[in-house]
Amino acid sequence: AKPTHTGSPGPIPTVIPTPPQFQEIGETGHRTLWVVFALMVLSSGLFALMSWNVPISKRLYHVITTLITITASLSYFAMASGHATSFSCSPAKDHHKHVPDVGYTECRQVFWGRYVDWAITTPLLLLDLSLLAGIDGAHTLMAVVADVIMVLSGLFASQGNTPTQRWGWYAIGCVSYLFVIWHVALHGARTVTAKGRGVTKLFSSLALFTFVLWTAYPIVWGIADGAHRTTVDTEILIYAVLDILAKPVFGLWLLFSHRALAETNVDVGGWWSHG
Ligand code: RET
Repeated sequence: AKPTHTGSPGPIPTVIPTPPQFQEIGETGHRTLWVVFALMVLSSGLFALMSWNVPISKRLYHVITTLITITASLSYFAMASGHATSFSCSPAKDHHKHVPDVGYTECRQVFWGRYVDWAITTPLLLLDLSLLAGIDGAHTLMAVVADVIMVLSGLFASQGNTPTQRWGWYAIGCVSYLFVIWHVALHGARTVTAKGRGVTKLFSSLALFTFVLWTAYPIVWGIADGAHRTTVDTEILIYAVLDILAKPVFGLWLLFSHRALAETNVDVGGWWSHG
């Protein structure tokens, strides 16, 4: 028999695929990004002004700290104006029913500009702390490298499409973070004692403040970026508060203490300044 061609379109699909669900920035998030941009610009101006009457040889903390808030200003400008962002899509999970695959894709807005910011500013923050504690170049360099690996791991985790990619990079980032704490907080606590009681007290408080604050970042990342349990706006708000504490508040604390406590001075050598 001759095969017949009826032109039938075939069986009609019974499951209509659900379109991707988008999680993206809203009005609150947008406004928050602009407010933090303004605060970072103001802090940069203030820190630059604070170095006005300070001789160059004693300006190292001022320079580093001002660069930190300038970098944050640039990154917040990019994010607030809608740059440095992309969507990361992965199969959605239903957290209530605990079914692994609910059949649609979830696309969440990721501000990768943050990671560019952190890759520059967190090494500079560590440099501030390392100089204060009198940590040698070897340990400072190891801490900075571990820190850059931590931030890049976070960037790769945020762009991952599978749980292995996302949580694998996240775990690598957490291990790197332990190296940072080891090299700066634990090692620094030993070296700082040579600088006297005043600097030891200051370093202990600043390092504790820093590492308590820094530990909040991977926790927020896990809840917001990893598990998608908060809205994009809530994530922006939490990072905004943390960033203001970790950069302008940290900077104010360090620069005012530096002014009041001569022992915080770093022996910067002839390359930095001749006077
Ligand atoms: C990530 C995810 C991977 C694991 C870890 C992280 C830690 C991030 C930290 C960020 C600190 C940022 C600061 C910004 C300054 O304003 C990348 C979230 C451990 C510690 C201090």
